Amino acid sequence: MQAQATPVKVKHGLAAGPAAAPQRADWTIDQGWDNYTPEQHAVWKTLYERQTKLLPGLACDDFVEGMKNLPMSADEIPNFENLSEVLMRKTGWQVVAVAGLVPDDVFFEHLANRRFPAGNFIRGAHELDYLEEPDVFHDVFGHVPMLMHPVMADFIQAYGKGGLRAQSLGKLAELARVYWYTVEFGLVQQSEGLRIYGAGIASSFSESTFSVQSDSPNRIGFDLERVMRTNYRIDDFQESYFVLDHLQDLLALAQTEFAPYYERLNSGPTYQPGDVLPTDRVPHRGTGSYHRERTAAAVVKV
Ligand code: HBI
Ligand code: FE
Repeated sequence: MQAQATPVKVKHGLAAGPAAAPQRADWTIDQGWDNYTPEQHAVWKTLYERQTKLLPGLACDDFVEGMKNLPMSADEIPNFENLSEVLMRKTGWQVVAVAGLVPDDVFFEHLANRRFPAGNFIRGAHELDYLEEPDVFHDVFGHVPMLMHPVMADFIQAYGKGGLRAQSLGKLAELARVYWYTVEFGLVQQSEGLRIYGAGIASSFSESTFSVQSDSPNRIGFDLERVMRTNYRIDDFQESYFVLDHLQDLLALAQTEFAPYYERLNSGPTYQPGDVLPTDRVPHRGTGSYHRERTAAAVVKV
């Protein structure tokens, strides 16, 4: 099946830089929950209802379970303090408000201390599928349910600690690919079939079906070094998704010593998003039709 084209320009906004000068050194702000307008709550409701209707059978059990136990509903944009109270009891995490992207080192420092920085703003009603920076729907609906899972909770903290180290070694790009292909765009093999656990997918209406059901993308068994050598797309659906056998595999990943990997990555190839290697385990070899059509359209326009 073919996903419809979406107007997503820069997914998750990682091409954009952090905003200007923060008030606090850690870049957090008050969520300002009382300042949300009825229109903003209504955008949340539209997105929430659309996505909760779609996700059964697509999102993994742990995502659905996490969601069920959080103070989150269609009615209003969640209050970060209420979320944090429940999260703290379950996995020791908190949700803190930020105005948009924050610098890498600030982001990592929060994660390393089990604080998840979430954008406090929400996209406009006229741009439901367009995201320049991670907003409250992506950050809260997409990420927070999995932070209820002890393994994901430990993994994201480890990523924060590893990020600070990777930065000092000049290996951030390689480490960021791990986050991208797991926390953001990860799929997991469940006994009933392939399921979503990545927040970038779970918060996207069109990519939820594309990632799991379309013939177009490759679905490749997760391999750490392979992933660390693979570029990703920030402007469109992924050409390849990497699939974990079990969510528990993230536990080993969180405990992995990255130094030998960084050493090996000093030589050898870098792969492009759509590459499939002879050494890959390939549960599904994609037709590539979606991105081929997009490229053809772009060429015609020029
Ligand atoms: N800031 N608010 C926010 N959210 C992110 O996901 C984020 C960020 N700053 C940097 C960043 N992500 C990534 O560039 C790192 O994971 C590498
Ligand atoms: Fe994200």
